Amino acid sequence: LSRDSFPKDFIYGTATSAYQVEGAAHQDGRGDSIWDVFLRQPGLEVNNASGEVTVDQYHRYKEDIDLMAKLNFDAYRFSISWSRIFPNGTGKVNWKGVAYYDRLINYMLQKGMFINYLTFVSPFCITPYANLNHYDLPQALQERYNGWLGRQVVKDFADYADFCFKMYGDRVKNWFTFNEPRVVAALGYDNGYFAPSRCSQPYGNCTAGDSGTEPYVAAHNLILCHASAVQRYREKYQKSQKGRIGILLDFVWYEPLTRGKSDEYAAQRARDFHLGWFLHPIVYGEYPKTMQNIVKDRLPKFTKEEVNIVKGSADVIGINQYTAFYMQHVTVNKSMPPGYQNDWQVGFVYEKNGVPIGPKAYSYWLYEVPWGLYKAIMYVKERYGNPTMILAENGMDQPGNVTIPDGLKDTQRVNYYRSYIQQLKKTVDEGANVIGYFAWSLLDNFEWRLGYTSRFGITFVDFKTLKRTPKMSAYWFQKMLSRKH
Ligand code: GCO
Repeated sequence: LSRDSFPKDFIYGTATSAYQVEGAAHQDGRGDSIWDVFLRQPGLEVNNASGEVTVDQYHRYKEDIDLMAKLNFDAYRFSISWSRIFPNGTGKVNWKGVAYYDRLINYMLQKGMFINYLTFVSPFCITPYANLNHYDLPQALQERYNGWLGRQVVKDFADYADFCFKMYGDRVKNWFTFNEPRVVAALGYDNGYFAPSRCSQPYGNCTAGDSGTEPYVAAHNLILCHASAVQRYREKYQKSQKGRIGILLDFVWYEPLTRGKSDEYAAQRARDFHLGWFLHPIVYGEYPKTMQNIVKDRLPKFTKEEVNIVKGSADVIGINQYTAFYMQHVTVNKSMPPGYQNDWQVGFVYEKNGVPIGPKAYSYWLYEVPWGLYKAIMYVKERYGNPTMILAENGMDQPGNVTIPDGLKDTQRVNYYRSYIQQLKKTVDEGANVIGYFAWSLLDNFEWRLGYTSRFGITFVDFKTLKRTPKMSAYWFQKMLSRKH
């Protein structure tokens, strides 16, 4: 593998998100997000892990961007913290927060010139890929109208997006509205594993909600938020700024456990509920038929006006792809815990005849299945008309308690990246319209409910001193991405 394995303008980058790397959660006027509040509850199993400091990119962004350039990456996918810009979700702007992203973006863009002038290492800058929301809804909006459940969020999100386009769009040409809205809807409102943690039955730290309806309402509003932001961009900015806008969707590949008809159906149903929930409306203007048939009246409907703004609302589709599960037909059973009684994932398993689907990473859900990436991309190509795609997240984790030097010898990660990128190349060779690849993640960071017990970085971070040390996988990328002059 080398740069030449892909078309000439193929983009390589790394991805992070604001809450996972910035820290400075209460500096320079940032307001709480729902994750700050969620993590303050006593008794969460993240053991007092918080986003207060994480890996402090807020203060160390220059060092991190220097590192990206040194490793020969072309681009950086980061997210903007809504409550850093609007601490109350709407209204008064926090200019110190606005200035942070100016510094970050400007340093990425200056980077190339600077290095080139002084050391003649690289004439390239780091291209910013900005994502407007990665789970961290302003807490103020949660309190004002129940966050994603309140229809007012559609206008408020579009206003926030509009402000970001206006402030940064002269330099940012690649926008995403959301990262993994499915995760927000399903984990936030079905099993309550993620903020704002609502579900039907008392379970873990969940507060009372309705797992049968709320995920669908939240998802519907998320789709409308996305579409309204895209509408603003297209009407007011796209022509002059000449950028591109899309959305980031997570997609586990679901492989039928057996060739039987019912397992095939279960796998297709899972794909529809996982990817189709969001991609189907964006491409075709309606929810997948399987969802309509199963969820029936609990599934909101798009009005004519909504279809007009939702259908076709992405110039690019980001796919976050890590793993694959087997899917088998199972009938929902009321004794299953919440989150397993839902309409979608019921019946997924990690093994077939006692054999795991692939080598396991540290996270319980993550198995190394490179052919799953191939199938996932080819599926999007076939079912959704081969849209412009970016493989926007891909990677694996090690346990958090490893130390240097062992933590630097991440041979399993090197193998993971090599085999996945080879499969990605195969999809491109077979006509898939994939234009870029982003590794998750540049740095070890705050891994949501796993706190700091999981390391996804190609760079080791000592969580006490915050010192960064590239792992073997970082050097693997550096070599693969080197530009022969
Ligand atoms: C996402 C992911 C990331 C995770 C990564 C590893 O939504 O983009 O949840 O934030 O850190 O997927 O689990």
